Amino acid sequence: MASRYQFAEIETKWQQRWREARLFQTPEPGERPKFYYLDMFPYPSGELHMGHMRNYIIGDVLARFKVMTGHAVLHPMGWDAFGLPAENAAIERGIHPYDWTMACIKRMREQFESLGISYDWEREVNTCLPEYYKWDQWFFLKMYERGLAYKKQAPVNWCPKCQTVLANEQVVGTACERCDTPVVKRNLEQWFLRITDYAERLLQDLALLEGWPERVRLMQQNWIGRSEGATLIFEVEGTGEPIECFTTRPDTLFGATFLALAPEHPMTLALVAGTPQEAEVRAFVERSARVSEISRASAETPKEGIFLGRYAINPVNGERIPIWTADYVLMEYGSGAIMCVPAHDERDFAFARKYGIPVRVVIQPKGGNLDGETMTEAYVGPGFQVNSGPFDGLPNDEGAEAITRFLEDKGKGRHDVRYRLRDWCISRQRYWGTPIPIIYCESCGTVPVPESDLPVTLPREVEFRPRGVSPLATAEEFVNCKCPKCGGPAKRDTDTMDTFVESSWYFLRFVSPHVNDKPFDPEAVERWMPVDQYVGGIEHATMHLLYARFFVKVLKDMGMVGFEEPFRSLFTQGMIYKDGAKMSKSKGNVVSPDEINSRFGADTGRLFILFAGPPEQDTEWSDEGVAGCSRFLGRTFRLVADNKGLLVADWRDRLNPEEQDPLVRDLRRKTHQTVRKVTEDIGKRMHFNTAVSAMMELVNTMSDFAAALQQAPTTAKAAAFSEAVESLILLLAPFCPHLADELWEMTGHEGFTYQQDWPTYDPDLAAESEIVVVVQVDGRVRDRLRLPATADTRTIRDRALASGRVIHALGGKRPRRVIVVGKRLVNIVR
Ligand code: ANZ
Ligand code: ZN
Repeated sequence: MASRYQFAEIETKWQQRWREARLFQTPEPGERPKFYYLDMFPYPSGELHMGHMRNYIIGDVLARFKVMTGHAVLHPMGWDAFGLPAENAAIERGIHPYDWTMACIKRMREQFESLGISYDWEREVNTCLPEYYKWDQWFFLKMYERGLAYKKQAPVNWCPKCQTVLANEQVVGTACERCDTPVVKRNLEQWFLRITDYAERLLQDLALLEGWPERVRLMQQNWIGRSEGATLIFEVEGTGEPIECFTTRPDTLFGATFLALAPEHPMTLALVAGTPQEAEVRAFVERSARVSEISRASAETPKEGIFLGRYAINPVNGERIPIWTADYVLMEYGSGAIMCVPAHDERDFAFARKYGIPVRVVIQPKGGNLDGETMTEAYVGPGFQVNSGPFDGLPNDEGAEAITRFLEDKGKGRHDVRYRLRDWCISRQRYWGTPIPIIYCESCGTVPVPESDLPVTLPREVEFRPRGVSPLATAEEFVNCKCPKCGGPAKRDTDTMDTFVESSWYFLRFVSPHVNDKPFDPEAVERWMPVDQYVGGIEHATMHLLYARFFVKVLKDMGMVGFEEPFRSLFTQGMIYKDGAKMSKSKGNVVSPDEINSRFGADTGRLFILFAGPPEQDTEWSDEGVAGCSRFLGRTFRLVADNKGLLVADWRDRLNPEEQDPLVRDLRRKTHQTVRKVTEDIGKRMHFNTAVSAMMELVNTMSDFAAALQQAPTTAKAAAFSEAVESLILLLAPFCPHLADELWEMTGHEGFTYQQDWPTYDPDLAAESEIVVVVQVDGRVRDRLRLPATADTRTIRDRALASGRVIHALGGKRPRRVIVVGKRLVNIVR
């Protein structure tokens, strides 16, 4: 009777046994090398999707592999539990965000368990609980003490109809996602973390991250966006008021034919105050305030501006140039004012042609003949200074230096470095987040909540429907408090923190999740950090990964951790597509992990995800592929179940390295080669798909072998087959742990595969088989060469000619002909 692979029973049985044995509890590292494996923790939406599944299964294979190869592994999971969707669910379904979140967590934890993932649930971290977010608040206060948290006015998206602030995700195009009303910008006082203080370190230390994909490091580098140049000081004609302009091209200073201020620049309105232009300029400023910065700065958007009727003095030659305001100048970058050189900057060129401003060439390419009157686009390449007074003739890079130095001496400029990176705005006008631990007192001003009063607990009963203010502002009992300094009546900050704050340090919490007098235990951090392998989506390449690096650097400066970088290696998995598109509910092409689980079992789902393609690449979902994986596991199950009677427990003692039976030699070679391949594919390359193919090949070889064994059993065959079966089960264990444990038990073993040593291979046994090639010189056998079976004709020929005996037989003559016959014979004719 053929045996059947009853995956549902098997999976439930082993999940329960693992749970009862507390199998995945994190050990103390002790003597063993530690390995901290971290998955990006999910937002508890209530539903695991395929993208999650791929992420977490990749991690589970690695974590299990590391355990079996002798590491003490930390493999935790938790919940990034604050955020907008919980609030929306509350508004739409009338469920409290807390209850909704906790129900989602419960359901997702079950999903994780039904996939057989080896998390240590005793270390679960949930960011929406006060025991966690208390430390967000504590970190905030520490940053505040160090001057790294500060408040300033900053624009938010505002829907005039809903009377509420919208998160960027709630703005569709330029309209409110709920009511389609065009969104406007509104200025609010908000809290910022001074990540820009760390820009240079965040940039420099990218070099330490050898285990990160080049692509991600580049994305961070661009995000930080370091520009080197100079800040030059122009003066307003008449008043002498300075206007600072940041430029990357001080070499082009003689070509500056106008100066442009951002509409929001404080001098824009000041310069026209009381003049006839004032009303027009004011309208312009208001209009551009509504347009997003991205579209204002884009090369495609037509540039708008107004001449302010005033002039500035060029610091290098005293020339008088008009001052404009222009929408393509952003207040948030550099100094919000620029010197404009139409001949050598595309945007300045478009603007100058539109408004009839002169274009003056000051950099000529070698042998060039550019003319400002006739040129049709800016020249942005290198060249030599022209029309630049004493600097004429210099190559422009030297010109840049010389002009900067010249102005430095006159106190009119300085060498300067600017970053695209902005300070991190963490205020959110939302309910479902960490309250900002700040109190406002009429007499004492801004007062931080004393550490001993933490956590500032998020109140449960709050009206979170849009009201035009932060939801917390409606909770009187929360808002009104006593000033910690003077005891007088005071009010709390009613914003909550960006959820990226929680995810900036959760990996530190996992090492000691239950300490309650500090955010983490420094000794545990010392033992486990940094994370050895971090795996997640490429969408976190900049914000999350940069914020986490920033937090750790701040903690380093506070003396709380001893390292600069939290994540030694990073892996970003590709997406899973269905029918050529990203899986999404609206497209109706979602395959849920639950569905695969119930139809084929978790092990099949796991295997398919790993087999579908290289994990860093996008992959297409294939029902065919799933069915194929399911058949493979069925075949594997039957192979073991139907032949278990032939297995011998003491196979190690019965195997003879000198064994001559070619069938036995071939099987052992295949076994050892597969062990080598799977070990290297997982451990060195994360090429799970090729590891799975190798196991499939092994199963094919074993099936043929089993037939031969049944027909003519010998001790040697039984031992070799037993070795193959045991190795296969252990190799399969990280991929399909339920089936592996079932087969492990079925073949008479104790315990779990998770606790076994990873199989090792013997390189000699794994070596390709050899061939013996006979070499004749003029018809007489002169040598027999042992070569790898893979040797090609050319190799065989070269090796034959290199043989000492052949050289001797040739007696110093060059052979006239060399004929290689198959892989057996080489005929050399003198
Ligand atoms: C004069 C100039 C001449 C410039 C030239 C470029 C070419 P990156 O590399 O991105 O740092 N700029 C400076 N601040 C700006 C702001 N707030 N809004 C819009 N543009 C701004 O670019 C720096 C260059 O972008 C600066 O160098 C400045 O234009 C412009 F042939 O100054 B340049
Ligand atoms: Zn006070």
